[in-house]
Amino acid sequence: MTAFRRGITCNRFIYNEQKQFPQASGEFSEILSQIVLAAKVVSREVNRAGLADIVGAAGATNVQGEDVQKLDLYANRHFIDAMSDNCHVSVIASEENEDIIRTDPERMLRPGKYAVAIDPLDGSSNIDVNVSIGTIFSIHRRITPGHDGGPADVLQRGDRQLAAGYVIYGSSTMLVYTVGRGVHGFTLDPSVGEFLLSHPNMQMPKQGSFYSINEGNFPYWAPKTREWVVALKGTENPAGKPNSLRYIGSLVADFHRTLFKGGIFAYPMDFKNPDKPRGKLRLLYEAAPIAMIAENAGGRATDGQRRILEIQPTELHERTPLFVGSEADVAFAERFHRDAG
Ligand code: AFP
Repeated sequence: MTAFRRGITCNRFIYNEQKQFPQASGEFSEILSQIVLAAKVVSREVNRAGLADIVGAAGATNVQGEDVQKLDLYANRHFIDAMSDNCHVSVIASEENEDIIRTDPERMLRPGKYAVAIDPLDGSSNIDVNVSIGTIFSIHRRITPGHDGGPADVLQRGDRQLAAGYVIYGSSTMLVYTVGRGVHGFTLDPSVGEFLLSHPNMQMPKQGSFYSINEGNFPYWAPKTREWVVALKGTENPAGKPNSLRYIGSLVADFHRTLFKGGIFAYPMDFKNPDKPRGKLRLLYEAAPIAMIAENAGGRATDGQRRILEIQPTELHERTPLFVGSEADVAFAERFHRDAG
């Protein structure tokens, strides 16, 4: 594995990685660099949110029927613009938009080779209370022929993602991403306006003693899920002791902690609507990118029965149950859910 010099900028890092592939055109690196730039701008706005009058519901609802807040709109517009300005992206799917966005093909000399899925501001219900929120992204190679792209370009299995990453707007802003060659973390130094390599080759502990779940949903879970959570609070579990509960309600923040400290984050299927049991998290914008990062850091991600990265999406806003984290803790969750149907 390459030795990485801490403190180099993210853009330099991306360029160095590109040089490992002499045939690379640099187009893919340009997309990553555009994401880095957009993340800096959104980070600035998140930090100013308490000052500027841009916090609060914008009055609209997104395609999931949730309140859209102003900062969501800002982040969505910014990431979409950043991707559209890049002539290598043909198709963008955003959690905030019902349909795919085709970047303007007229401006392109030739069809863009890539498709991007993005959750521009995840955990947005936490904005008002100054709790960490994040951006999640993934990049696919385009598979449709012709000049324009189509939904099929983003409706690809997670194991076909070329890159996945997130930005956490927390006590500091960090960008964590993988192109399948290790997971690397960069911390934004606001004084120079650059993401600097702070956490090369991140590895998730093989086993932890934290579980992260919205336990208020207990009455709506399947019996096997309840049994599993009860077991986590006992001694018959991988930690051999009651696990500690940590839950922020912002996937990026909950996953980020799990990546560092180990354990499991889960959003299982629930029966709030008994006729239509479902997971809450979105496969394309949340589960698949987070799963790619987890696996590349030595962790695992499953819907209880299937590896998240092997699920073929059929809809842009498809939801899935998600169990992600340390290998031993995800395997333990799977033991309860595998045969539950
Ligand atoms: P919001 O963006 O509406 O805050 O949803 C965040 C999220 O999609 C994900 O980031 C959290 O893990 C999960 O929902 C929290 O859901 P609950 O509020 O139901 O626990």
